[in-house]
Amino acid sequence: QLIAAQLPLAIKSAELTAVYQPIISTHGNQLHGAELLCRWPHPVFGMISPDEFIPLAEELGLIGQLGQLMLEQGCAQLAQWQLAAPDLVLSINLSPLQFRDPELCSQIFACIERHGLAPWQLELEITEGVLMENADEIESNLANLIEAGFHLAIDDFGTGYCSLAYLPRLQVATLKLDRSFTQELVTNQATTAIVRSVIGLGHELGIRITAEGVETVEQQAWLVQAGCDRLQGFLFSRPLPPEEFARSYQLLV
Ligand code: G
Ligand code: G
Ligand code: MN
Ligand code: NA
Repeated sequence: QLIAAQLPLAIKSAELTAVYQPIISTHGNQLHGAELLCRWPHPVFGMISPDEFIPLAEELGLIGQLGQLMLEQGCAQLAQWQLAAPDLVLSINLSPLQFRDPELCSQIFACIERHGLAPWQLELEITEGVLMENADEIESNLANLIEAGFHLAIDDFGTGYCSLAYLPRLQVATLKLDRSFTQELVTNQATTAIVRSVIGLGHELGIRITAEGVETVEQQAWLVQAGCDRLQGFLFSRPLPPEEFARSYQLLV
């Protein structure tokens, strides 16, 4: 496959770039942060989706390098934006495979130090798949990241075959409710009940809830009245190139 052959150079030459989707706080209706999402603007095939090249990078053993590239771009960007918005939080997706690397935590820490950032400014998004593997490197990476002060978010919450047993043991800052739930809100009673319960569960444990995939004002209104802490989705904005993000949210100083 052609793109498989081109991926190593695309990563090395930083042809892959980051776009940013806003995350809005319902407490004051203001910008809380941004989720960094990777893009590959390919000269021939056009924009290639991460759904295609992330699995490929994982297969080819390139996900560590890709993750490092995105981390570097994201931290450089946040260092600039924090001048205008000191409380802005950057969410970064980590692949389960990155947790196999015993250097993961020290690499992330070195990166924030290089850019003069504090650990709480990064929210690291992991999927429940990470928590289901029982590997020592994974456990110690998770423990080290929390110990260092990074915030952990469980991405696509509610879609995995995972028990909730990890919640009392692992200090999770945020649950990101998968967009399949958001999409059935208001119209499906069972989904509505589940979302209400997840918000209650999270809050009892001191965890914030972000709803993903918010596309309508009805969903927004429902989530706000249910006490959901943060909203993300096309209703607010698609993922934006950094210049557009900065313009939209007045982050230029
Ligand atoms: O941006 P989009 O919604 O098309 O992303 C599709 C999937 O790719 C999502 O599951 C998202 O978490 C994942 N993804 C996007 N950017 C990154 C990245 O930088 N690293 C990893 N590991 N996954 C990413
Ligand atoms: O798995 P993860 O949550 O990281 O996936 C993020 C992906 O979700 C991004 O690729 C982004 O483009 C997509 N996304 C973000 N907001 C919306 C939305 O409101 N509707 C839909 N359908 N997708 C969204
Ligand atoms: Mn995510
Ligand atoms: Na998600």
